[in-house]
Amino acid sequence: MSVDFCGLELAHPVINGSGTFDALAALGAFGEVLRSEFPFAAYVSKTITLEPRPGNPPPRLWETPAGLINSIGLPNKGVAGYLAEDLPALAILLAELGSVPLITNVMGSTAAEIAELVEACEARPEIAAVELNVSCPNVKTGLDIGADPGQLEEVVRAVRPLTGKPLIVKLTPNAADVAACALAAEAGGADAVSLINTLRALALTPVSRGGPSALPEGPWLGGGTGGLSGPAIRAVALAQVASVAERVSIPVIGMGGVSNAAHARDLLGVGATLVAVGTESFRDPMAGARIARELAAIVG
Ligand code: RRO
Repeated sequence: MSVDFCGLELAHPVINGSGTFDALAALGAFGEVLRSEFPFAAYVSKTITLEPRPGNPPPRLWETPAGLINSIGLPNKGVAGYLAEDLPALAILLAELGSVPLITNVMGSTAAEIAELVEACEARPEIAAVELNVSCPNVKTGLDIGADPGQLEEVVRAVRPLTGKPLIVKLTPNAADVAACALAAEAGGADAVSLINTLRALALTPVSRGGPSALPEGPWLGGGTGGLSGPAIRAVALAQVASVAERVSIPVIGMGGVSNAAHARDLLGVGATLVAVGTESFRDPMAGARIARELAAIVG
């Protein structure tokens, strides 16, 4: 089941969606189990910004009947903190595992900010590829870049020469024409696109059974709106991945509601080269390994 992805040799086609699996925290929680069967063939970091961010105020999660709305708001140490503290620890873990390349996901609100992030990643050999998050639905910056093909092409074109590493553009599903955005990323020089990020969603403060809630009415999540993921978005993901894969010539990483091998096979069947597991890893941290194993059994 090994796959060549932009020149990286992966043991199988299953990776994680950015921000859905903290490998260092998982190492602390699961130790040897994680070392003996790491769930993903490549590891994608959470989104890193130039400056440290505390993230959104709580509540940050809301469960829907078939999904999860998150409004995490990019909490991270900033690029300097990530490179100094997380990257060395991640590099040791991934090196111990053999060949699990590290993909670092970054987000900036301007081309200049994104350029600085890409340059910082370029300077570190531990990072195998860079993923640009132009699709966060929770923070105003980034949304416009990813949803507007003209701006997206301009940004990708501006940062492309700054790295020799594979450059992946993670697309937003909250755009009028996702295939047009994918084509714009490709025209700007992206080596691959990944999709879908979460769908913009709103949860309201629940009314308690006995009558109106004691909590104030209005949006439940501290950040206001959030992003919907999980089984609820799988059919949307399948449609968007199919329409993008039909139009672009670069590899596509498909994700959205994958919780078993049949779901992964569907995304590969409509043209994805790799499949990412996201929300399911919160229920079962070893889901990636299970899906990769089952996928090998059903597709050979
Ligand atoms: O941090 C977040 O709230 C977040 C991000 Br950066 C993203 O890309 N997608 C998402 O659902 N949440």
